[in-house]
Amino acid sequence: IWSLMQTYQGIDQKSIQRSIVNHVEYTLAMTRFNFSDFGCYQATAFSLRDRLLESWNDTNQYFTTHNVKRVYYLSLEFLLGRLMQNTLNNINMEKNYREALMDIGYDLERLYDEEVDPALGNGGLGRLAACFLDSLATLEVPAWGYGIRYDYGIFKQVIRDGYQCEIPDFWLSGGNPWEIERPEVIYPIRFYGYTEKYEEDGVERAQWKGGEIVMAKAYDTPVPGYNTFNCNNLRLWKSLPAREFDFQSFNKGDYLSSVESKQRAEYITSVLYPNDNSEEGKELRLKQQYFFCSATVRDVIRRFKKNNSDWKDFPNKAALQLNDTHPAIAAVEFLRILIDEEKLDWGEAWKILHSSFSYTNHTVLPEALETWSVGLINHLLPRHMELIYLINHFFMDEVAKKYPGDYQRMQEMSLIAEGDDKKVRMANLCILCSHKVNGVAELHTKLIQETIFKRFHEYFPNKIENKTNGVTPRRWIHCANPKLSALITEALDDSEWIGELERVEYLENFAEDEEFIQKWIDIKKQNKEKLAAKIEEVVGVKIPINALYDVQIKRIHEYKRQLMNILYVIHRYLTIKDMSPADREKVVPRVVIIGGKAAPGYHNAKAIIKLVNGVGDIVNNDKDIGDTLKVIFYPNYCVSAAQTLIPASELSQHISTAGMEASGTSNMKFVMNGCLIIGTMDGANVEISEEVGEENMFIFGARVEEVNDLRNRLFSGEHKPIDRRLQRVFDSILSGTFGDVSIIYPIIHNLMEGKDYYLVTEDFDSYVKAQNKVDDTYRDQKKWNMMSILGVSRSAKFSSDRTIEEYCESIWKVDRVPIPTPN
Ligand code: 26Q
Repeated sequence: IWSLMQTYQGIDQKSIQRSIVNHVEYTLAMTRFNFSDFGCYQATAFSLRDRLLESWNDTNQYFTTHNVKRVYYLSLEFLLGRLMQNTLNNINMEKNYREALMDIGYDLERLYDEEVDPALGNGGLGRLAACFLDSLATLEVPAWGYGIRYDYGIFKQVIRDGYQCEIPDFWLSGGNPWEIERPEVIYPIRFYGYTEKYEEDGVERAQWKGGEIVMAKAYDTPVPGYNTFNCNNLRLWKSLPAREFDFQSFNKGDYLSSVESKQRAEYITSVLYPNDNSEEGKELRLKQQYFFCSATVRDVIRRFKKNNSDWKDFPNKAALQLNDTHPAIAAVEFLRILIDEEKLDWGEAWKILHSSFSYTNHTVLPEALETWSVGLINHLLPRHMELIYLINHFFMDEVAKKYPGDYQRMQEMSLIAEGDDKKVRMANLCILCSHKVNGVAELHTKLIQETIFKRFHEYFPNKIENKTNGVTPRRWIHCANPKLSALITEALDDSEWIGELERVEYLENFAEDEEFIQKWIDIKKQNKEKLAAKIEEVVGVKIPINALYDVQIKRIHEYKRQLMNILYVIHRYLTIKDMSPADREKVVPRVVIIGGKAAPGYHNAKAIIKLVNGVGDIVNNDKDIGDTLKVIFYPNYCVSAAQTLIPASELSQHISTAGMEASGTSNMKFVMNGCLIIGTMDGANVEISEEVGEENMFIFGARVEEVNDLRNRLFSGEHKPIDRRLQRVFDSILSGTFGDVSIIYPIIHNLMEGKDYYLVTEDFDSYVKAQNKVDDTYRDQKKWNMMSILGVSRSAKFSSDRTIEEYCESIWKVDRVPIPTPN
């Protein structure tokens, strides 16, 4: 049989074409003489999947025979973005495929646009997981991602009459050529039921019984590394009914209710919760969490048992990383299996759990810290609730011993928040179950150590540490900005920087090189032209190319202060309108672009979207100001939109209230693409300023140490009067200049009253000053571009390769395992 198999796909033009045409005919059942761009995209994707499966199989076989330690990254979100371009580049086949397709009359770049953007995530946390997968594979670390195969990803945003509308994103409608369904990898998952106590060899034991069973089926997506034969895996679970039909109700003649129970099972993995940085305590969400955690833990254990027989070895073979508290229940499920099914004693089980799990915190916002009501957990997962109480009982005993009589401290550290509706604090649970906990930027880590996790930091002084986020230069420079990538390769005289970003440091030598600067400017201009064409197509507004492109793209949230941005834009508009035509000539023209989704139930965020659109309508049609200012709300911001927007940006805004943005990751992508930052001293901006130099950024606003005082002063009415420019902006909004007042009124009214939690009025003046400095600097194009080049040359720290190396070294204790290249 082996001799019948053609072992590896050829890389020559004919082999590539043969493979594509075969898929057209036999996989898609289309005719080889006539297939659409979409058909060609699908066939090309299938042909790439064939190649990935070869290295996927070799990789996993090698890992299994060598019984290596693996990393498991558990996340409710993976915001992958399109896969074709990234795959081709990672396996170094873009050129071959481009030429092979060209030869049969297809343009590869056009095919890229045929791919739907898989969007199984909300924002930063989900996109970070995707960058980590790319770096793990590139660094040849044996690692699997585990998550949910949602039928509906984050909603598609359309703007109607200035309002956000949410359209369901059924991303699978055209099929998904990247995944492999695994009907044989399937686990039963229990919900509800009861626990039964029994005695065995003099030991009291428990067993979870009854309730209902739902099946979890695996779907795998290969994750190729850059410039390596290693290929990792992303395994996503889909829910299915345990039996095709519920035969009991079927026999009773209740056909409809039997179908209903089938649908209830499928419902679990149907939709991604569209909340970002805010919790939603719905039973279905907890079901999703447990469903995927249980299937994952079972799968990990099964893989461990294939090669190992001693449980004590588990921590040397598996490291499980919890991406925020969302998969926290995995820890309890693991404990349950060790104790109730594997019959380990508590001490052993706890030690194994604690040495293999670790947890990343992504937020200090109180509204985003997960808690689940004890009643709900008890109903859905009765045995897990008992175990959580046991964990807490042992822990509280220890705390009481160390701090006798300190009830306040015990209450703070307890897994249970007491009250009328008792809640389980998932972060406390994660900290306790993990050997390491990490924040995502230096400032954020310091804040969790000193505020929300202060007591835990005192108790476990070596547990909480920093791992500053990073992003993959493969997607965010090489794929998103191919022209810039080519220029860097030309300047460095080789392309190794794509896998070793430290090498871009050498660009510093070109920061004042006129010829190089001119090329740099040309590339930005071409990217701006591409974006302008896209904006004309989707928004219907023509934007000038010579203007400064000023971009803020991220989820809409009050702490991110898109409101402050648009208030400044109004101020800028009113100022230009006051000018004489001669003075207007001297204004640096700007195109302000704002994009992002609001959680469907987040009214203030939606009001801000409406205001931005209202301002755009007026400003973009005002003949007086002409091309000096344009305001664009870019609809349906997503990964593929980011890949067009970021390379075309010259200034990007990262202006959160200090202390509230854990890290931010788009700030890193912008720097890597030669964009300057206007921002506050928050999240990773602080470290970016350390690397690129504060003189190469536009930093403004209150520092984190000042925030509490300033806020207290505002709320006590002790604040200074509203800035007169800002008052004028408020007046113009409230007089209806930018459309309907009623939606935005309460927000503006609060600001005027000093109810300004996010310090918009407080930071406005220093924001205006920073913006003036932006204009002055942009007038000096040589200086601007020097700052831009220096930014790129000093961005190496923010590669997710560096981040992943740090996780491997101090949290996971795993080694690189390059698999031998086939000949
Ligand atoms: C929780 C419970 C129920 C439903 C939804 C949620 C939920 C979902 C998503 C809570 C939070 C999130 C997402 C958080 C997030 O994206 N945080 C961001 O993480 C990035 C990566 O570390 C950071 O760069 C950002 O600063 C941080 O905001």
